[in-house]
Amino acid sequence: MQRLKAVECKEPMSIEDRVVPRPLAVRATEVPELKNFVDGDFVSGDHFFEDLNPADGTVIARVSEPGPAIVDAAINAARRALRGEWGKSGVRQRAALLYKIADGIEARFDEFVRAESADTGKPVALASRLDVPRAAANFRVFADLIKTAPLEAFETETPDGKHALNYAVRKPIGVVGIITPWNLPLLLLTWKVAPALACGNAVVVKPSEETPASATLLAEVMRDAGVPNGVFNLVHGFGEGSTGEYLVSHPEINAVTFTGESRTGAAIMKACAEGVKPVSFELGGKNAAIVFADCERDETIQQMSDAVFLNTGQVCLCAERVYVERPIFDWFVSAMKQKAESLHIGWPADSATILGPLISAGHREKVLSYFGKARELGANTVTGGGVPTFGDARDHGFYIQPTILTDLPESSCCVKEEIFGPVCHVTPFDSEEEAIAMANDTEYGLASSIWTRDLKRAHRVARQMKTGITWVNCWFLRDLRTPFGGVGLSGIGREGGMHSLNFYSELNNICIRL
Ligand code: NAD
Ligand code: 6OD
Repeated sequence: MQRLKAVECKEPMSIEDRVVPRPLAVRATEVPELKNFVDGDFVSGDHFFEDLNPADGTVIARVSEPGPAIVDAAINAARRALRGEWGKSGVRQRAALLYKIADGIEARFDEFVRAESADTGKPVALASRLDVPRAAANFRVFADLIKTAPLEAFETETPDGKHALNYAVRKPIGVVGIITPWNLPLLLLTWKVAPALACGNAVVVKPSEETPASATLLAEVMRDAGVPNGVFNLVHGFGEGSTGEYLVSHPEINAVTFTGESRTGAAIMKACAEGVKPVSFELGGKNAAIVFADCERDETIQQMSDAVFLNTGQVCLCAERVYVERPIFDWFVSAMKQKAESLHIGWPADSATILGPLISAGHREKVLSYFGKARELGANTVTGGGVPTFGDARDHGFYIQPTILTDLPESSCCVKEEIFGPVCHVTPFDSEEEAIAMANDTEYGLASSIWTRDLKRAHRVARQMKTGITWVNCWFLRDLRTPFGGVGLSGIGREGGMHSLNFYSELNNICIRL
């Protein structure tokens, strides 16, 4: 945790502050109950927690927190599935099942969109454009890939004249624990479930406690697509002291793949150390954008608005640090201000809405505390910095204004720590070297973007970025075959394309003397 401490604010939130307060078992209400999915059946235990709609703070579901016995049952079911028919399944059969799952998601497209939007508060338009299509695409891409994945093979000649053929076969890694966050719930869950199933594993997934709905719908799709019992299991609940911690510490889990905060990654890594379990981590970011004076101006503002504000800034890839070449600094700040002020903050179902709420009251407190610290440290709040009022039920939701800050020292906690809200800090630079040095001066290293019309410079600067991905004149433009992941506090390993297949399988090299 030493590396994490180095960038914390003077008054960091303690672990206790970050633990979501758990409502006690709630009384039966009219809201639907979201159950766990174990061995092909929907099951509940004795404890429940509330699922809130962040747009107006209403309770939209009561969710079963399973407890150890149900989590054990899920893991045992997964193990049995591997010993049974699923363990013998071939690539064609698994690929066919993945296509059926994709079809199943598309057949219930509107239900998925409604569930995702109600859980997160994200605009229906965004869930329809991004989250749900990507979920179906995740299954299709990994079905295509597993069918065409080559075997690694070498013909070997040793100095003393022996000949051999080496080839590596792919086997499932076993029972995979999958833990995901709340910002792009279905997209991020299916990004891991699809390759895990493609490789023949059985999975136990735990979505975020904030967003249990789309994962529950996915369990119905799995059942209806004919996924054998025990291959896909879903357990709800919290992290520390709850389902998440229990799952990752369980001796019968063979590998853990996690997306979430860097601090949570550190805790999970500790839990996995005992059994030397392989981990794949996609963690936080404090991403930089470098805007050169020769950029395509209108296009850059349009796309930088997404890079900062999409999903109310709750995308791990969002640019929270923007470095702008000095001759266009004033223009950039004023154009981004105008853009931010034009973004419609509204009800998720309103087709004009660009910005929904943040995920929770607790998260809004955290983001607002950074706005407060920025002011104390002498920042200029160019726009935003507060909470909008509506005069209706949205005032009980967790909305926040899109915010642009300038004039903070680069060492300030608001420039160093991930805020995960609709906010960026803009700093001028005078030379390419200075911009690169400031962009790389972070313990994170997930994504970066470069905005210029000079192709040579784009190549030169991109290579020097200490990040897992660098976009040039675009942002969050994805090809699912490419490596995705981060350096430093942003993660361990890469997923995407063959990188996913390699994480979710064990390679057995066979050496045959010829
Ligand atoms: P989080 O780490 O608080 O929670 C993520 C998941 O981990 C949840 O399901 C939670 O219940 C579980 N969890 C928490 N503590 C645990 C423990 N001790 N053991 C096991 N499970 C535990 O993250 P969040 O607040 O849900 O999501 C926001 C964070 O995720 C941000 O930091 C963001 O940058 C990051 N993120 C990264 C990527 C990426 O691809 N790199 C993608 C999306 C989000
Ligand atoms: O596009 C992806 O595959 C991916 N993992 C995106 C992560 C976004 C973070 O919030």
